[in-house]
Amino acid sequence: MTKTPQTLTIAGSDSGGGAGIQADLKTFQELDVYGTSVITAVTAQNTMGVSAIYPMSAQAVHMQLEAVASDFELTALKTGMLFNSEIIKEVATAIHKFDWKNVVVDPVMIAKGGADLLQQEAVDAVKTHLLPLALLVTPNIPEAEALTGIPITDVSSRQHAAEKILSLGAKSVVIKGGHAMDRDYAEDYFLQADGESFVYRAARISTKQTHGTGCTFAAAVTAELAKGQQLKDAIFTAKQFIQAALSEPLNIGQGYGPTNHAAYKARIVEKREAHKIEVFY
Ligand code: PXL
Repeated sequence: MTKTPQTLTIAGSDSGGGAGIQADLKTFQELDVYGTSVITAVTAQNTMGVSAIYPMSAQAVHMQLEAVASDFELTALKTGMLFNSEIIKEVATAIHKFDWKNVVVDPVMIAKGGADLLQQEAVDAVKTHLLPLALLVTPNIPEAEALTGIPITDVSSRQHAAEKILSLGAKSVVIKGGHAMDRDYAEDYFLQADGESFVYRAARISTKQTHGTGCTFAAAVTAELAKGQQLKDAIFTAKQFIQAALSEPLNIGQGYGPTNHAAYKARIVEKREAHKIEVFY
């Protein structure tokens, strides 16, 4: 019997269950991979906001990494909220030491309500220590701007920012378009080191229930990579996954509600039509 693919998320805990570790593990489960987790910080939060952040010590992160590495065969992993440069260095050291492949870096920086999930001093550590290890980096527009210093206002500045992220050592990048001004579409721009690029376009969904969208998307890419899918196919499936999760909201909580992690699989089980994602070259 073939073994279930095993994967890892290195991220923060969201007590509200919609983002962070919780979103990642739910997404892994929905996509039929086994999820392990290394917790970098515990946040006290709900759909209305973050009320406190308790970072783990670098030692606590180190011990979790060692425990996971010594027992599981990881075929992909993702990083989310890393909070400070000490934790980033631990994570980078482990990725090197255990020769982990298929590393998806979601450069989480700021929560919806404005809480800092990455300290300002740590942006440089992400650039120097983590991006060179990434198969894929998944910034939203503000994160891509923070990593590159390039204001993204149009197609050409988006391309320029993507090129700059690759120049920092990442093998590929997808700049997510959810924060763009386009009212009809959400367009994600993918660029990889050999110069190949794609635009993934889906209808924009008008909803306030977007908490954890970025985590969920990156976790879905990671799950598909863990199963051995090609990167571009993994991103396509992740786009389908998040499109389903946003379009069938759960109406939970009083603020920015979580996405619906179960919607993608329910569509498959009920044999409903997939969401339309267009790919432009
Ligand atoms: O969606 C970004 C994110 C990542 N990780 C944790 C979070 C959030 C957003 O609130 O709380 C733990």
